[in-house]
Amino acid sequence: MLGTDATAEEQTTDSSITVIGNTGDDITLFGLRICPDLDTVMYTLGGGINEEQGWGRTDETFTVKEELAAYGMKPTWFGLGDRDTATHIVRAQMLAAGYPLSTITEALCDRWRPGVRLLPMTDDQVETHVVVNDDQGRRAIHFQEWWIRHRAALPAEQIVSVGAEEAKPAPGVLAAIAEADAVVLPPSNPVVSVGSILNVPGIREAMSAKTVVGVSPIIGGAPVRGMADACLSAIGVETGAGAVAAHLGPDLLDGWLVDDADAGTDVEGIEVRSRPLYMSGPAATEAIARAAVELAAELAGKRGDRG
Ligand code: FO1
Repeated sequence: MLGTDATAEEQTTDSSITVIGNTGDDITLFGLRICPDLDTVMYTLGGGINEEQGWGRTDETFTVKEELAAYGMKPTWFGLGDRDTATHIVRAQMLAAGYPLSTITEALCDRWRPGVRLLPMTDDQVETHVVVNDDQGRRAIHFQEWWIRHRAALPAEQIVSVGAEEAKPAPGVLAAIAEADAVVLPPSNPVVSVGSILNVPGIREAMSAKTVVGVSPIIGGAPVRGMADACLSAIGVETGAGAVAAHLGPDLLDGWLVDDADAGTDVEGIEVRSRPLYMSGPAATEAIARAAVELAAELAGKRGDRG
């Protein structure tokens, strides 16, 4: 989620962006705390991401993973890269020393300089678990096990943000939202990424007081990337650009960008605009972000009562 504290024109010059990252995907493996979404934002904007995968590091090797497997250590389905492991070791060491995740993220970003302020949604432990029911019975498994090991193919009965109810927004999150000119919801998974952030008490309310523009992660009835459809069916929402906007709700969303393939999508109480939404490269991605900020500036101008 992006909070921008500048108008569309100012975005080209003197502006700042705060990214509030989902931590519901976080998992502890081999004594290391792994924060996939925070690391993906940090590596992507810091120039260290494996672009083909969309996660993990460039020029990655997997010696540690192979050595762990040789000891019979489980799980073996998680792609723990050697370069990436250094990040998790720094994080684990700082957590053990008592630092909160927000401080650790800031320290990691000192190296990567992503050009935005990256905040975890919360410093508290929140983990997305998925309730499945197969020949091993009904049970809750960690989101990463469902996502990576089972490729989201095990039908999900329920998706639960464990710990969300007691979680507090991380320091700076509510202030960043309150001070932002607009909030942009990226085309991330609406259930386990955007949804997890909105599940932290206080964040949805703070955003609802602002001008919020979302970018649809669904084009022509299918997710652009990932397996968001499996998450949407678990919560009974159709995989459609309009259905996702209606699920997020007009109390939260002021504007919604859909792809031209979904032109004509109508959602009550939300201003829907269509444009090309395939992120085919940095220039296309920048144009989408710019369109979202411009729509937010336009809608904020129309609604004097919202920031
Ligand atoms: N995704 C995979 O499909 N397979 C992996 O082995 C894998 C490892 C991994 C390690 C670190 C990291 O930051 C991300 C990783 N991901 C992997 C991506 C991740 O599971 C999900 O795509 C996100 O959590 C969903 O946003």
